[in-house]
Amino acid sequence: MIRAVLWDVDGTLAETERDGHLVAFNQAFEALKVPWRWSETRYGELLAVAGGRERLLHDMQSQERAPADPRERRSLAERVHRLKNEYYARIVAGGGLPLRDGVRELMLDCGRAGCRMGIVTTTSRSNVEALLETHLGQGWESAFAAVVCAEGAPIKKPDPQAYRVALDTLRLASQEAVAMEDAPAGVAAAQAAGVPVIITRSYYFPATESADALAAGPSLGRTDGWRPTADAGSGRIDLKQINRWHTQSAWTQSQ
Ligand code: XBP
Repeated sequence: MIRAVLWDVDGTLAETERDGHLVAFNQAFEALKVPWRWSETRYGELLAVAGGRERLLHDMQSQERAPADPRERRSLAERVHRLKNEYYARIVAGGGLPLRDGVRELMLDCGRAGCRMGIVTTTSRSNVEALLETHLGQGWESAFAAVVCAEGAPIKKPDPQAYRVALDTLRLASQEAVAMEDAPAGVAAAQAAGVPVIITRSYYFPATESADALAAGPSLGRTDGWRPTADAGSGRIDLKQINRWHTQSAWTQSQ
């Protein structure tokens, strides 16, 4: 039996990138009179860079109208990022970012089975708070035995730092936990820390694959389209299914 489920946030718990961060970045650009906007496609390309501020600084390298002075760039990136996070919180509070199908149900499974949960993200803590307080209520943090955000693990995914901090906090060996991830960088981070991964593909990462993943599929809310196949019984990916995949893979590895 696995002893903890470690949740990535952006793209895994909710489609926060397309419907949250991107929209909020463009609102911040407008409010601060930054003379460019990001399209959905451009933002998809920029997601190769983890971290909102880092993403913005990366984009400025090819923006003709970005400030030439590196200090001015950093200061502009700080201001945009801060305001972006405020707009993001408003979008979340306004109901614009529902949890993805099957997420709440799997969290409830964990609660019932006494399987601990952790948040493992390199997004800012304020964004995690906004999202989880909206969906799980003010006491959301009591549902998680570890909450690791950018502030506690500043080296962004694909670096394994965030997963290592979570395992230390939970005092677990890596194989006792399972990571839920959508993007290649997150999958790489978990695997580099030795944590088995379940891939739930998302809007921006519809084709994430890994030969070493426990399983990969389109959504926790459905049982079709998964590899290895999932039991169709409950109509969703439940904790029993995750334990089955985990046991199968442990058995496979020992052969
Ligand atoms: C999340 C990110 C973040 C978000 C924006 O990665 O890459 O940069 O896009 O958040 P993950 P911030 O959840 O996979 O760790 O603006 O707070 O950085």
